[in-house]
Amino acid sequence: MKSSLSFIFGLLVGLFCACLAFAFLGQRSDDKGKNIVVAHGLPTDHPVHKGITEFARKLEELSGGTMKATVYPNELLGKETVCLEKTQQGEIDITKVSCAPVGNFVPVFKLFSLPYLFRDRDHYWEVLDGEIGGDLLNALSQQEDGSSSRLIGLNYFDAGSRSFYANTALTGADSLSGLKIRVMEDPVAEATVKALGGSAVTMPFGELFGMLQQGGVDGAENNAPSYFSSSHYESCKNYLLDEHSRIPDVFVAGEKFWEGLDSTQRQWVREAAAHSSQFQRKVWEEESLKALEELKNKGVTVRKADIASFQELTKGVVSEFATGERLDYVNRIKEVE
Ligand code: GTR
Repeated sequence: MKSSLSFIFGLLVGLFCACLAFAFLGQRSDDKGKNIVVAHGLPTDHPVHKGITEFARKLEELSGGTMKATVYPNELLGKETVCLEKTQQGEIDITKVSCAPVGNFVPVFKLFSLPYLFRDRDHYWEVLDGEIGGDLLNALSQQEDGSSSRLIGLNYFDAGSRSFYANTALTGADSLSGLKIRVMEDPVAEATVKALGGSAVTMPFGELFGMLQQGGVDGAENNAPSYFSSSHYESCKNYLLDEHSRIPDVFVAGEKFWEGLDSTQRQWVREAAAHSSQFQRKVWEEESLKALEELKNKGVTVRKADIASFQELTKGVVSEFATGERLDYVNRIKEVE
């Protein structure tokens, strides 16, 4: 009862904030660069949100107060695919999304959702900070046919590794059998759940709390900070650390916004973005451990999975999606020490 009331209250607060946000957007004049709209879908106590607010702070500092960014969290301006579309159209200047939905705009990005693409966190950052990460940020600007995606990749944020959680005991790779599991708008994640015997349901992150409460889905998959900060543990008390994917978050500017900036402003945006990525990954390290502890304090049973069995069952997903250009990237990634 308490949860439903707080959900309804949250919904009303959300609606009110959304009205304010749209009123603000409606009033925007041609102030590009001076009043930057940044949107994302996570709660404000999430470590990625903290990275984004650090970007805003740094940008203001670098520009001597001439560039200000206002951050709209919690899907206030829409779910991630909508934010990407609005960024293309110039309605949002910068958005932070998972690399997973970017794959629906720029197919090579589906690469990031492949099960067990990275060996561990060091490998992940080695790749993202290196030539491959840079090539992929550049690739984000182009669609498959070579035309512009109207998006510009600025930097990656740490989003840890994703593992399954559910309202029923999760002990091994066969535990997902028959369960309805929410995934992002991501065909690779859908195939992964299917390969493990579950059925995948796609929905925006912001709708998942209510859906779990109502029993519309049995579980989901995410990193510990997202699982904890969204209160999904209220209905899901089982977390199985199978770490099936390590999908970075990405900060993406719109081409329209970018074209309105002069070269000094662009430099400031790039510098603030690079700084916020370094800042955020430190916050991530501390807060993801803290979130895992908090989850246990909330009564969540956390188990380590037998990763080899998950790898075995999801091999077919890798061969289905690691094709063409994505396969070239997979091979390059494997070579990174
Ligand atoms: C989070 C990620 C978000 C969003 C969310 C989800 O970990 O940071 O960008 O994609 O997962 O599951 O929708």
